[in-house]
Amino acid sequence: MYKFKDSEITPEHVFLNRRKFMSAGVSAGLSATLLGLPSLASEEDLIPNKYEDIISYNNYYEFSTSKEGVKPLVGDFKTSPWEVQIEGAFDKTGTFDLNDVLAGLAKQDRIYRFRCVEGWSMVVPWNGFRLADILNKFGLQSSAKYIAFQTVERPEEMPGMRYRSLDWPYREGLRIDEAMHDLTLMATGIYDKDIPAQNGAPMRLVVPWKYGFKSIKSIVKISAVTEEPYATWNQTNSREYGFYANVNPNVDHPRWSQATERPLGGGLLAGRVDTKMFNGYDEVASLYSGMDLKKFF
Ligand SMILES: Nc1nc2c(c(=O)[nH]1)N[C@H]1C(S)=C(S)[C@@H](COP(=O)(O)O)O[C@H]1N2
Ligand SMILES: [Mo]
Repeated sequence: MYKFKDSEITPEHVFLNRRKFMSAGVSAGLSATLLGLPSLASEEDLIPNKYEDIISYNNYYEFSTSKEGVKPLVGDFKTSPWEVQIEGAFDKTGTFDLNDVLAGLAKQDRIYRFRCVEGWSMVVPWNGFRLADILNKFGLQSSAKYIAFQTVERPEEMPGMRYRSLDWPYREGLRIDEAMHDLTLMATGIYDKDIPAQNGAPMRLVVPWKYGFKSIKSIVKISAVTEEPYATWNQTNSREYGFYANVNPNVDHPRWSQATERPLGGGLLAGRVDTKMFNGYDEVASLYSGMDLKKFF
């Protein structure tokens, strides 16, 4: 799988000092001051969660439905070599080694808030590639209206798959403008280390303005299609989980409020904080102008 060069590796303490402006797409491990940028006084600092916390509290039902139960079960999961199928409305389709899929694309470092529909959140320093760069590399055609994604199915390596907790394989989808948005990332690393199996190795989607279940892990198939694709949680229970699934504090889950969230690692006394519309990524609001976000949730 993709390996970062030594020169690209940033020590953890540098990440801890990076600020929100990184998520606006400014890469490189320099502070806003060093880059001569105005400090974004209205934006709070984004302090990433500890690496150990990010890799120990996971949703990955192919292994376990327990968040602490995923990491102990990933030992047999082989993530290298890895092939990805590119299908549908692309000039170039077929099955490709992941290294060839990513070769030549610009590496991205993005510190993103991540909000699960269950009401917990964390801040993750991801490394990866723009999904748009991957789609363009294979010659995305203008007939494509949605991108569909699929997770690998290896029951012999993924012990949770023996239970019918979901209709395997895990599948997700994005509308084409969402897929092409600069914020939409294919993550291959966390804290400049290869992304661990429990977080979706070797490559998983990250869509920071949507609930976490849209961010599908361990992707083996990317299809450009014309109809809204199957999306696992939406199809499992469409009353509780929408296809769009934009983070929205004003639309409650039928069984709990979405107005607040519990930041991971906050400790027993830290309590809850307000959830922001689009998880704080207001720049995506224009994608949904004219849509009733209470209806298309
Ligand atoms: N294939 C697959 N992808 C998945 C899931 C899953 O169970 N299987 N869980 C989703 C949910 S609900 C969340 S919140 C995030 C969790 O990502 P993390 O474990 O890296 O925090 O992964 C998403 N992607
Ligand atoms: Mo989630």
